[in-house]
Amino acid sequence: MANQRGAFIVFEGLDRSGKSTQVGALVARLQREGRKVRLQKFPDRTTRIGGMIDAYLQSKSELDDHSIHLLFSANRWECANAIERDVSSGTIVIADRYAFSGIAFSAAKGLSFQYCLNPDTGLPLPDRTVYLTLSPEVAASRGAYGEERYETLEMQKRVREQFTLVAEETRRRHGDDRWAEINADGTVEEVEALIWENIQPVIMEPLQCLGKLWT
Ligand code: NYM
Ligand code: MG
Repeated sequence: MANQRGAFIVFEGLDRSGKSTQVGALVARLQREGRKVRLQKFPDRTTRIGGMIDAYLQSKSELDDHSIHLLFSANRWECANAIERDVSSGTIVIADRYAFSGIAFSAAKGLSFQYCLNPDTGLPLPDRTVYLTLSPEVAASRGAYGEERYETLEMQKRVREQFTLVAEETRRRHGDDRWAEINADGTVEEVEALIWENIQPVIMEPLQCLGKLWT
């Protein structure tokens, strides 16, 4: 079909949920199928704002919780036009994290949920967000977390609680279809198959136009 728009699909999950592996596999598969596809990581550490975020995550700088929250959001806004442009010209944009991580991680530090949601209002609304869940047992079997800020068991538990609230809010505001939960306990290939099945309707028959987040 001529002029068919692409799609905007977001992947979310705790650190070590296998998200980046799955996103990479999906992008490769879509490319093999001949689709135009672009991977967008958030935070995008390649921009100037992304450089500030990177320094913060590596504990090379200290920032107030509100400041870093707003920088994460600003980092999405500086990519928003490119996402809209690419989707309208037929590209499938796959994001590794988005505004949902923004709320879950900042609210887990104690900022109010509503405060965390506000600065992302009006960003491109993902056609679907795939949230990869991991049982605590399997998460523990994957070994130690990395060196970055937030990568502790205690913090990840709080983030998981916040993601539950983020899922509810997304479904309430944008409908059940926008949020899918996929159990990522299986092998890479098993999880890949579940994801592929889940996103078929989104990439085969995208909706009319890209919506706006939290509006
Ligand atoms: N993170 C990510 C936030 O705290 N807020 C945000 O808005 C986003 C997009 O950054 N622990 C956190 C989640 C991760 C960390 O992400 C870096 P990654 O996917 O490990 O590069
Ligand atoms: Mg990480």
